[in-house]
Amino acid sequence: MTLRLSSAGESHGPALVAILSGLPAGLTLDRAAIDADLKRRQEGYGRSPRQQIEQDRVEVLAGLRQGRTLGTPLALVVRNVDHKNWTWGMSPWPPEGEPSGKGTKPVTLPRPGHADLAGVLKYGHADVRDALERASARHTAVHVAAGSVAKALLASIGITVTGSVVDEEALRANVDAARAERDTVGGIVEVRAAGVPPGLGSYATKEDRLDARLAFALMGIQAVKGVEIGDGFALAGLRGSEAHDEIRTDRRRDTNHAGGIEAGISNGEEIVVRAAMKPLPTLMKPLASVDLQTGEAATALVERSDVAAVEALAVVAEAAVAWELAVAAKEKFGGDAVGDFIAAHAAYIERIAWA
Ligand code: EPS
Repeated sequence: MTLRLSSAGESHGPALVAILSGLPAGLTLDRAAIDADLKRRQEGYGRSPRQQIEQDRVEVLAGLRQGRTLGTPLALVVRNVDHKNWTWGMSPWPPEGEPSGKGTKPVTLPRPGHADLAGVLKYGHADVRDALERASARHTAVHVAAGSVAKALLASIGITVTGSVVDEEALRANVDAARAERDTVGGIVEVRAAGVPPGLGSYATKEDRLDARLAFALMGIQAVKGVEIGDGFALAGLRGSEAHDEIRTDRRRDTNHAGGIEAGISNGEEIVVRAAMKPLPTLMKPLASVDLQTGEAATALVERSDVAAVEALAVVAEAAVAWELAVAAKEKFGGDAVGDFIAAHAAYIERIAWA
């Protein structure tokens, strides 16, 4: 069965939810490990006061019994603690009683760079909040929980996935400078996956290509505007003799310009991908916009905002890459029980005599 993930949830709604199907039975999940990833996502430098409100924790509603997967859909929930301040404004049903709390007045000042303008035009909303709530990166929390599950599956065959900020020191200096000027910044993150055998993904069709799938997964994360695999854009400026990774007699490489993927297939070297994040669009000194109610020139919505969420992106990108690699590994090795998955991987490693 193909590994599949779907999610739902608004930033200030009651909860974020994800359903993961196609997981093999018998996989042991560690609640503390999932919650630790959720905490990592919340901790980055430059995060907003919202992170003091939220204490993200995973709840499991289905698919798990006594810490082991059942081979049935796994239903994950991360609650929005802040919803208590939005019970009227974000009530799923027509709210009862007098308006109170946040989100009671329509937002009509779209922020350049956010979903606000295109979202209301596309869906016919009168209130920008109807678009921004789902477009918010808040829902990456439940994708991090799903990524944690994927990492548990990958660990069973010796694959580890790690995300980090490229140049953490420069980021921190940027954040400090931007905060002082009440501005926001972006940055670059890198994800590395070790222990990936040759043979995940395929050149057979473009949908099968592992690099295409990783790029899709990373571009699907809020605020990501660029993705590169291995040396990516820099390869365009090199000679072929410099750009390609020579093959030794043991079939390994001394260099890894390709980022562990050739022709859409993992080649057994470390997978290395990067994602570039634009600066966050909610600004304390807002840019020019239009009041959608009056049609008059105005400045964009001002709300509390993070200065940066680049460290959070490192965790979210790690989760996205882990999920895609788990999908590709499940596709290659199959297995209704996790033991079948592990045995198929071992048999394959033996066939290709991969050390
Ligand atoms: C976000 C705006 C901020 C962020 C939020 C994403 O939320 P609020 O509008 O409540 O201040 O804190 O991210 C999270 C809550 C999170 O957990 O990552 C946005 O507009 O995308």
